[in-house]
Order: sequence, then structure tokens, then C-alpha cells
Amino acid sequence: SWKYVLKEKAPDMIHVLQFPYNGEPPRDRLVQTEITRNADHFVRNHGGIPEIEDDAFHLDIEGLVNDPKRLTLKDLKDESIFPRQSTVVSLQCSGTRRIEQIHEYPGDGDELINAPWGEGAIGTAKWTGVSLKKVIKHCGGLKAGGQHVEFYGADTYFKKGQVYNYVVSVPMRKVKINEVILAWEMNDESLPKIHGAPLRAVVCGYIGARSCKWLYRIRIIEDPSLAPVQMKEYLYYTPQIGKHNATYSNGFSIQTMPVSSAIMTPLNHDQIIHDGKIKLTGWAYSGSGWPERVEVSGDGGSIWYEVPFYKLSKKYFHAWRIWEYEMPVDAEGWLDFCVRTWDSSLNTQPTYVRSAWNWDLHVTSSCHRIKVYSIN
Ligand code: MTE
Ligand code: MO
Repeated sequence: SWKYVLKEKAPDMIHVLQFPYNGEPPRDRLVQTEITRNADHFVRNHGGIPEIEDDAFHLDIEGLVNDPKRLTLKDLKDESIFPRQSTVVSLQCSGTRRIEQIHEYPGDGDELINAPWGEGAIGTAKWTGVSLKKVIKHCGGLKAGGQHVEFYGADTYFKKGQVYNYVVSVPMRKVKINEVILAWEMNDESLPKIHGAPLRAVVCGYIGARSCKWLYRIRIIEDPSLAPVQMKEYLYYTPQIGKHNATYSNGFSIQTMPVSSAIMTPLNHDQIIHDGKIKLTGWAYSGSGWPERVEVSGDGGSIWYEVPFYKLSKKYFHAWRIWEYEMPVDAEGWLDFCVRTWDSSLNTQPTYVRSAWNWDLHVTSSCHRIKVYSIN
């Protein structure tokens, strides 16, 4: 199945891990389109890729619902029961830009063994399926205490000599505001195996980890899931936590993706012959409100220029905006380009990597900085 998997992705994917398959697309191509081509969408896997036949598939909905049910794909696709929902959503891995934290200080957290992602562990797709809210209603609604939704993926993974299942949870609040989709289509094509076929969860605004692939079971529970992916991975530690004092209980769970952005062209350390200006392109994303302002600097962050609104792509509620900017340049030598974004909740990005460095090397949300050599 390894070869089969490679066929689903663009041949020039950058593999941050060969097995399990973890890859991101080339930087320049990622920001050429608002909606990422399926072949270019990053892949983050903890383990292998389950092979599940559509006909053999069913989804169990159990726990704190009044009428637990087992649904087939055909049931889910029956539009007389469930209205179909299509939403454009960006998925971003909490490991995006981890490489910058590794360069700052490698840390000792579990994620050190994990993928050294660059700026490409983000992608945007039109996901089609049903709203989980409707599915729960179809199951007779919630019982008292149903505060969280637990997702079970059919894959397994190894960590420190043990085998685990991929299980995560999100609060019911996300479901109630219609921000959890059970999807079987990605950009009008059937969901590729490597992205979770036959069915996956898509959780708007949360780190990619909560959007469980190969979903086969949903359990409504009172408290967040006790599964190791929920309890021990995807924790955020304040910068003063390190090897000497880290325990799982002093990290807190990362759910909403903070505002962040990246310069995708030029590349770090590029040499550019300028003609009075250098064109920058990139993306901006926030899990708690869309990007409103993108600012770039050519001097490491002293003077900022605002990217004009018409150079930002269309506003989708749950997706990134790609942007471009022609930076006036009148110098030869090294230039320190950086970008920062403000979202609609008025959040912006920490200035330096070290301002938000954390032991497990998640959510590198600081201003993205590159150095470019300009030649006249
Ligand atoms: N779901 C399962 N079952 N197994 C996984 O390894 N990885 C998660 C999430 N869902 C994962 C999963 C992580 S960490 C991310 S960032 C997203 O899937 C990535 O989705 P993609 O591979 O479709 O881009
Ligand atoms: Mo992730």
C-alpha cells in the first residue's frame, strides 16, 4: 500500500518522514491557489493507512445520545435524512514551522522524534459531507452530560514500543455551532485514502490533529478523551518548562489554532536581482477568526507595510487567505523579511520564535522571518 499512497500525492512532495508517510508540498506551489489541489495537500500520519472498503464501512454513534446508531455511508449520503454540507476549511498541523523551534532550541519533548515541518503543513479544501450536529440529532439528541465528542480512527501507531489507536476529542460546543463536518469528499473528488477515506472529521479552526481520519466510531462523553493522543500529545508548555520539570499534567491541550502566517516566496536565503521591488507571497490563517490584516517588513520588523486588501484572497470563514506584496527595495545585501497577521479577534503573532518556544515544539506562531540577498 506504500506505493499506492505515493501515487495520490504530487511526486515532488517534501517528505518530512518516509514512514509513516508525512509530507508537505513545495512552498511556491502551495500559495498559487486559494483551494489546494488534493495532490498538493500536506499529509500527517501517525501510523499506517487503513484500507476500508466503502461497502464494509459503518460509523457507530454511541455514548451519551438517546438513540445510538450504526450508520452506513449510504445512510450518511441519504439526502432525505441529512442535508449535504460543503465548507471550505483550512487544516493546519500544529507542527507547522516546527523547524524554526528546532533551530532555536531542540527541546526534549516527545515531538522531537516527530516531523520537522516547514511552512507547508497547511492546506485548504472544500470538504463535503454532513454536519455532525445533524447526525447527533438523528440519534435522538444528547443525553445529559454530553459535553465532548470522541473520534476513533481505524489506524494504529507505535510509540515507545507500544501500539496505540488514534483517538481524539473536541468539545460539544464546536458541534453545536456547526463547525464539525463528517466528510467523504475533498474538492468534489471522493476523499483520498491518505486523507482518511471513507470518512473523516473536519473540525474548523482547531489544530489538524482533531480532524480524525478513517473515522469509524463517535462516542459522546462527559469529559475530554482519556486517549493518549488527547492527553499526552498536542500539549502546550510555557517556555520555562523543560526536561527537568515537564510532566504531561503541566502542559495544556492545544485546540484552537493561533493566528500565524508565512512567506512562501522568495525562499529563505534566495538571491534576488531586484528592480526596485521584490515580490513576496504567502499565507495567513487563524483558527479564531479570519485574517484581517497582513503586514510585511524588509528590515526585520522595524518598519511594517500593510498588504493592500485587494492583494489578500477571498475571505472564507474557516480558511486561510493567501497574499502577495511588492516590497520596495533599494539596497544590495541581506534583507530581513518578515510577516505578521492580525485576525478578526484582534490577535497577532509573537515577535520572535523564543517568545513562544515550547518543549513539545508545537504551534510556531511567531512572525515568520527569512533572509534574502538582494542584488541590484
Ligand atoms: N487521524 C488519524 N486517524 N490518524 C492520524 O495520524 N493525524 C492528524 C489528523 N487526523 C491523524 C488523523 C493530524 S496530526 C493532522 S495535522 C491531520 O490529520 C492531517 O490531515 P491530512 O493528512 O489530511 O492533511
Ligand atoms: Mo498535526
